[in-house]
Amino acid sequence: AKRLKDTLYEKIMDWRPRTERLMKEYGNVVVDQVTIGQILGGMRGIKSLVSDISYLDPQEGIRYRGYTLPEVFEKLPKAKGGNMPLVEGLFYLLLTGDMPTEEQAAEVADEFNKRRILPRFIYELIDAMPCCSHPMTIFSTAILTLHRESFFTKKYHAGISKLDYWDPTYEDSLNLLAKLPEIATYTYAKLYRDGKRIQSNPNLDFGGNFAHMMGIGKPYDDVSRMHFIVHADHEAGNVSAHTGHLVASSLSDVYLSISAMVNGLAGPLHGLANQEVLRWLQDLMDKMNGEVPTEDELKQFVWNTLNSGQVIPGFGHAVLRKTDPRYMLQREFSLKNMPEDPLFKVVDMLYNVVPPILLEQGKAKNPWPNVDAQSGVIQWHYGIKEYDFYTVLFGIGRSIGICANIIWDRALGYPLERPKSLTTAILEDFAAGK
Ligand code: FCX
Repeated sequence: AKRLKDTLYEKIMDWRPRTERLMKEYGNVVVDQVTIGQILGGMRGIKSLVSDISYLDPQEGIRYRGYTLPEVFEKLPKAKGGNMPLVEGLFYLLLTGDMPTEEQAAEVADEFNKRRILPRFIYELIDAMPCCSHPMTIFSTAILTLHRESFFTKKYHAGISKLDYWDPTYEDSLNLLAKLPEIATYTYAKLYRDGKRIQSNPNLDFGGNFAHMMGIGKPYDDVSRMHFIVHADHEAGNVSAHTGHLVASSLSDVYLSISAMVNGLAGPLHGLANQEVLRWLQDLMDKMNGEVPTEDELKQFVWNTLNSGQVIPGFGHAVLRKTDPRYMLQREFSLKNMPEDPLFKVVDMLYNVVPPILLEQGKAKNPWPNVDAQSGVIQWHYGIKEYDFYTVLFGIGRSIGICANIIWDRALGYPLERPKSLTTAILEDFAAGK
């Protein structure tokens, strides 16, 4: 069977003329305008980035290479002995745009397997991190420390053609992604299990091995596959995706770029929101003495949060204007596998209680739940009670999508990103129509 890298090369050769044609013949076509409100308001909605890996429709949610998440979960090859798709198959889809066969997904699994062993110095680094380091700090530092292993950086200094940048970037991506489960599970063991780590199992897939190294039995292998797939990519403009894309545009290799991406993800208004959801739910359960609250008690708690000037974590979204399909997928899993879980029952009640309140308050452009509203509750149910760790799980998933993006950015020759900044006085001149 044709190898992934050869298929990828063919796809790149087919795609390059499209990008070159747009650049050469249609470079002056106007796509959007920029207002003062957008410049001061976080560039919301400015159409100024490109990615073919995923696209986010505000009304529909994310599509990976044109497939909705339900289609992705239905069509990707499933793991042996599991009900969820292989993460390896997703990486094949994001890179090539084609749904992989079992064999093609298995080839990626072999590639990850060959590259999964961590150098000793990473264990030593994680052991040396000062007490009370946040797991995201450790995760980002471990990834950054692997920069010394980058093929891209070595080849760049040796001198390679710009047309070949994608190749060592592809190798670096596989080498890094294959190591993320080990980095994450050793971080978890070091912080929360007295350093007792479980050896990876070469016969297991990416998601199955993660569950094995976390020491959690079925169906946590399926939980891991689902978690990494739903978090893999969310078009190019969210903080984690944009950071990875931007840093890589300076020809920083994937280790530098994914470490930067993880740092963006560590913000409470982005990836860290999934731990904030659990913190908020635990605070609620403490106030209710561990009892599932009534709907009225829940409404009161939500209003108290809003009136104290905080956001309801896990609700709202900068682009989405509907319930996140990633929330719905996780809700279906919960209804099937953990319907009696008390925290799931509260999350289910919040789905009915929060949107009308956010609409009544009248500020949030999107009152519906996003992926974070459900993700931590499932982790908690399967025994991961340390919610500071949840964003590391998000980071593993997001690394898959950002590596696919960075490989294609280099393949299509996207240059250094350098938008123009203005001063307040210049904006005032625009406002005055000067
Ligand atoms: N609770 C309370 N207020 C909210 C709110 C919420 N859940 N969501 C929005 N608002 C408020 C905003 O705080 C803002 O108020 P302000 O004018 O006083 O600052 C107003 O409504 C308008 O905000 P809006 O434009 O609707 O939403 P933002 O683009 O500001 O984003 C946040 C809202 C960031 C708060 C919300 O999206 C959030 O917390 N997200 C968590 C992180 C996230 O998006 N997770 C999903 C992952 C992501 F999709 C990915 O995969 O990359």
